[in-house]
Amino acid sequence: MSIFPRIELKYFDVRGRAQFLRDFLLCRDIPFADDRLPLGANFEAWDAIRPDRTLTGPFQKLPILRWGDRLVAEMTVIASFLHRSSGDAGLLTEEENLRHEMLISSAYIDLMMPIGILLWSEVTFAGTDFGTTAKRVLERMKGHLAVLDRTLLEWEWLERAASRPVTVADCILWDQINAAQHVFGRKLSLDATPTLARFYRDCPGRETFERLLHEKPCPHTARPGEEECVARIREFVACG
Ligand SMILES: N[C@@H](CCC(=O)N[C@@H](CS)C(=O)NCC(=O)O)C(=O)O
Repeated sequence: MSIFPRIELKYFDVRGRAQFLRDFLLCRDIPFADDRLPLGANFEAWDAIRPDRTLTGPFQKLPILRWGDRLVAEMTVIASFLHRSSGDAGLLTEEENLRHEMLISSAYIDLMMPIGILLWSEVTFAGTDFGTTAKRVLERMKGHLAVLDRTLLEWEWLERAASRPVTVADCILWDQINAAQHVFGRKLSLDATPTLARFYRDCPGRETFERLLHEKPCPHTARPGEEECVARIREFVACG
């Protein structure tokens, strides 16, 4: 019998704010229903359930985690809920738990958000200078990856990771490096960040993460025409 209650993760059929949560549950063998709402041309599936707060939570947005009778909203809150409920918080010192939280926050705000905003920028901010924005986001991202590289080294992240299970923080960092590489192509190399490169290559969850990407391929966001948008970002940054 499972030690876990019935678990369901509801999100759109995109990577966005939920792929690392799926990664975590999968690679930790925590059984869950991966409920993915189809995007459809006009988000009909979403419109149909959005007003039902028993499904979409207090803010009527996704992702939503159902854990037994409990409904958890907000990506970062779901992340820390999983960190605690999986028992991981209990395996780490207070200082280490703080570091895990800090890394999750930074991967979200400094990596995931800029990528999402860039992908949506032409839709959201009509008339934007997309090429300049793409180059600027890439530069900032490279700078942030250099800082993360130093921090992981100082925190002895890889050494500590060797003696604990894959955590939510590992999953979001891996997913966001993967997302950034997808969006910026070869311009986002990890050659200058050896600790991040080792983390990305040797992370014990990597096989599971890659299998999920392969078995259930989906875009990063719900932006219409994302693939073509990514191709143009790569072209812009290639000549800069
Ligand atoms: N603060 C929320 C934001 C959630 C959010 O904006 N979700 C988007 C999808 S990534 C959504 O549900 N959009 C549909 C809508 O706002 O109607 C979190 O971090 O979880």
